[in-house]
Amino acid sequence: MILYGSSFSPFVRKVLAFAAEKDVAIDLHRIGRASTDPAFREANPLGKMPALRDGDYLLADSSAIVAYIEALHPEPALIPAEPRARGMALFWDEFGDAELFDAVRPMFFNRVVRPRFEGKPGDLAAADASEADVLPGVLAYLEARIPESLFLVEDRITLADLAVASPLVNLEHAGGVLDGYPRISAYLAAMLARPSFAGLVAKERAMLARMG
Ligand SMILES: N[C@@H](CCC(=O)N[C@@H](CS)C(=O)NCC(=O)O)C(=O)O
Repeated sequence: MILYGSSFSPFVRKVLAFAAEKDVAIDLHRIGRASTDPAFREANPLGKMPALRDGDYLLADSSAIVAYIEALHPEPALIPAEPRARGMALFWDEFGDAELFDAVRPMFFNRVVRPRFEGKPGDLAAADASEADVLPGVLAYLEARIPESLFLVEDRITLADLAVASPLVNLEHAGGVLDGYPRISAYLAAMLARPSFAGLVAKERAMLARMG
């Protein structure tokens, strides 16, 4: 299975961590934003990462891709079967992709992607505004809902945790701090200790450090 993308994308990182939790081999073909690589564009003509190629099967969108991997490799189950747990896992997947990353995106894009990857100045006022005005409400919502087990659904690792932890990594890369959110801090530390995240995030941190 080939995945086109960069692990700096929370959507790509989610898929890589999901596959790693299942011990499914993924061959990451690294591409940058707005890549015109023909193989990637064939897999997703809309140009967004991640995109998957599995033989002659092409699929875009991180949530679709993890559902495909789950169907191919049902064990260990990361998308619960029990109806209410499944509903909640899909809710948290959407929360991570949308509410949480929507709040983090201006910070990550303007403080990291533009200056470091694209060599252009970011809109630091937009980053600061999202951090001050949007992020606190989203983090307060999450802080109040992380259970004692530090797993969002069924007290075990599921898609929910991979989808929520992934944009929290981008928040960290963008200089966001979790002071005042002890539950999220403990949750993120536990997630980053998992082999599915640890290696990826260590490489990302090292690359950002090299870039200065
Ligand atoms: N809903 C999509 C979102 C994918 C997405 O927005 N990817 C971003 C990277 S973080 C992208 O490729 N953006 C490029 C662009 O918008 O041109 C998913 O879950 O895969």
